[in-house]
Amino acid sequence: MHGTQKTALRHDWKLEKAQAIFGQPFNDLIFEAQTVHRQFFDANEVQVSTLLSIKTGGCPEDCSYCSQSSHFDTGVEATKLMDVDEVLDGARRAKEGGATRYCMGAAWRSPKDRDMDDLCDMVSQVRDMGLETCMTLGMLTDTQAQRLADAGLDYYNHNIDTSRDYYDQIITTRTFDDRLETLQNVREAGMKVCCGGILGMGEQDGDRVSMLVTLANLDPHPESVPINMLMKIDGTPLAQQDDADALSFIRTIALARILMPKSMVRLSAGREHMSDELQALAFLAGANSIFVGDKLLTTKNPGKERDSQLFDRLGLSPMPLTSTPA
Ligand code: SAM
Ligand code: DTB
Ligand code: SF4
Repeated sequence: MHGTQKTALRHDWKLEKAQAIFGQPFNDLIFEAQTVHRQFFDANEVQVSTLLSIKTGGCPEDCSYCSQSSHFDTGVEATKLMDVDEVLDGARRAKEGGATRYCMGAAWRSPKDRDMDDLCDMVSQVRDMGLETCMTLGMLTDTQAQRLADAGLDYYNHNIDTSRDYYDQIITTRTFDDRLETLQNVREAGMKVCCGGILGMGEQDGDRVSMLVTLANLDPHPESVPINMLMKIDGTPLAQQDDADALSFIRTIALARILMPKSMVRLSAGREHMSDELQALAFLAGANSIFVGDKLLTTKNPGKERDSQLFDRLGLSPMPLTSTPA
């Protein structure tokens, strides 16, 4: 920190101010983001997570980007909740692959109470392996959130996906406020929050800024902020959507870093279609977390080989686990 004061964490961001930061000359924006980044992180370390879909497809929600919604014919086959042992095998492989966090996702509107015992077993046993745990299971009641927290769940992922104004263009089976309510239940149960969104769904820059202002005005900030580039899925309403401008994507990452200085900003879905150069820009803009492994939930992710070359080319190293579970 060279004796200078660290940027203060704020929760009173105004849209206009955030828009001005987002819209400044690109070089100035990247410099500001990188300056903030270096106050809180080692700029050459990237946190590594791995995803597993523990219950795939057949989801009653109509999220227009999603391969797992039963409203669209995407060819994804619906499965039942995986056995605990199978999930643990996956966690072992994730650890061998260098991940420090294991994120388990289910295609549900919300978990059924009858599933809670198995989910809690998964959490406590994955945690016992020395991995951080994350789940994303849809909406949670306060009691469900508390059960998962008591089992040792470190993070809960629940994305707001886009701006409040654009939300009903993307999803009609739940509201933006439903999402915020679950986030509050997660917080009150004492878990860390992972919350972000998707770019490339036809939203404007103003929606991207507005989404980040909503996140930055949560107190505390979400500890983890995934920024996904839409993976276009045949059969969904967004299959033919035009790509988001790549530099606007980088600006969004930079703004996330500036508004939420201490949070992990995850370069999430979409890396499969990104060049090394674009990913390098994302890291320069303050992204410091990725998913590794061949697969996200149902779509492709760059494999081990490509990612280790990327890390070598950029002189990056995996971030060691700081908050060791148990
Ligand atoms: N059903 C739960 C829910 O919606 O909260 C958990 C799983 S859901 C697949 C997790 C997140 O993945 C979504 O909120 C969305 O942001 C992201 N996602 C889903 N499909 C995507 C796609 N095709 N491209 C990019 N991100 C996607
Ligand atoms: C998040 O924001 N991105 C991850 C994780 N949270 C659960 C999911 C990405 C899913 C990409 C589409 C798929 O593989 O089906
Ligand atoms: Fe269901 Fe989640 Fe996909 Fe929406 S994003 S359809 S809630 S699995």
